[in-house]
Amino acid sequence: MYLLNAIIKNMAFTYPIVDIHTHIYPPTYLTLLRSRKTVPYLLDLPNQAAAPRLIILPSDDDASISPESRGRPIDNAYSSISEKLRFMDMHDIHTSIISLANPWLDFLSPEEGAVWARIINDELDVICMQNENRLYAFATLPLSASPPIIVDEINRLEEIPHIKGIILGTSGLGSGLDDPELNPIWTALEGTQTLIFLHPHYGLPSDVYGPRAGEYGHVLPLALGFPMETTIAFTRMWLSGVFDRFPRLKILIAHAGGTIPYLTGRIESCVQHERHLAAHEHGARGPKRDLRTVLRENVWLDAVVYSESSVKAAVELVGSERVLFGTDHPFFPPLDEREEEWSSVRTNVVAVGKNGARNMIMGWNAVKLLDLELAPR
Ligand code: 5CU
Repeated sequence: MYLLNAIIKNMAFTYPIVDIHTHIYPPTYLTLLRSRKTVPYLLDLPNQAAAPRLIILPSDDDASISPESRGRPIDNAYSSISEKLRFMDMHDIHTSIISLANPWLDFLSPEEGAVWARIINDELDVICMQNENRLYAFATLPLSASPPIIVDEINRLEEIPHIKGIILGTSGLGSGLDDPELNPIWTALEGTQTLIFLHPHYGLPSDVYGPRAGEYGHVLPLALGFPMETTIAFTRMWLSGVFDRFPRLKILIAHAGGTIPYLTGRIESCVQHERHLAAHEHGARGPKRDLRTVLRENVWLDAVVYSESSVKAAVELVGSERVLFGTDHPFFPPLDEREEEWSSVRTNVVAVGKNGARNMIMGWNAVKLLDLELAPR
């Protein structure tokens, strides 16, 4: 019924394309990064025509690397709304849910975090208001602040019209998402039915990648570290009983859930063989709701995974009504600047297109989940 209403409300479309995973560094955030000298910070190059470099990982902050090669270039696409709209038009995307890119506000002092969360969230709302029904946003929480301040911001977001959820890194208040100190925050997120967009940033400790890892740039942290980080964060939430205590939490997991679709069986098997956790053992301390139930009742996955078989695994795990298209713009741009269409986007579109539920994954699932109104085209 709900989906039918959404379809009628948005009759102008045979099917909409909604981008659930698309980032922005609003201009004020870049000013903040530019004012800093420790990671994360923005490094302007002597050649002012060249894009500044974002020193985002501790390994980027290395004076032996020339400034032009340090970190990653942050061109106009990271902050310009007209570039975002141009990208959307180029790829037939009707509506995007923009979110601040990592590392969000995690590095700020508690006082700064509280102030900057309001600034950024209000700025996102204004940006969306100026592009009514084309842009919505996921807000950012001041995670370095105390839980009551974070809860205040969650409650304040209720009054901000274009906010459709929050983006959340894996470190929570600094010690992971199984931290009992997060209980008031889960209570507020569940109570307000705020969607959590779980997204990686920290990767794995750099020594995991071995002695020559630096030669491979960001490949190992991004391709392998990010998905494992996400998998570990979500698994810790489930193992610690977050979904037992907060059974109505709603969580969208980036990059098709990291490695969760591939590892679910192994996680379940390991829990069954861990006596103090196994649900059938008397007095067991493990999760009460089984993993597959949580995955089908609390979890949505994006389809930013660049592979047909991975989209298929995501759909098999959570159901086709719980998988949502995304682009990860402005990450993974074409290497040839003259190319207008992004091959990273095309790869994801093709992977979704091979799925029977194409129209749902490309847009209708997001319309339903976030109660979106779409701009007439
Ligand atoms: O792949 C991605 O999502 C990203 C991201 O969000 N942030 C980043 O720094 N690199 C890749």
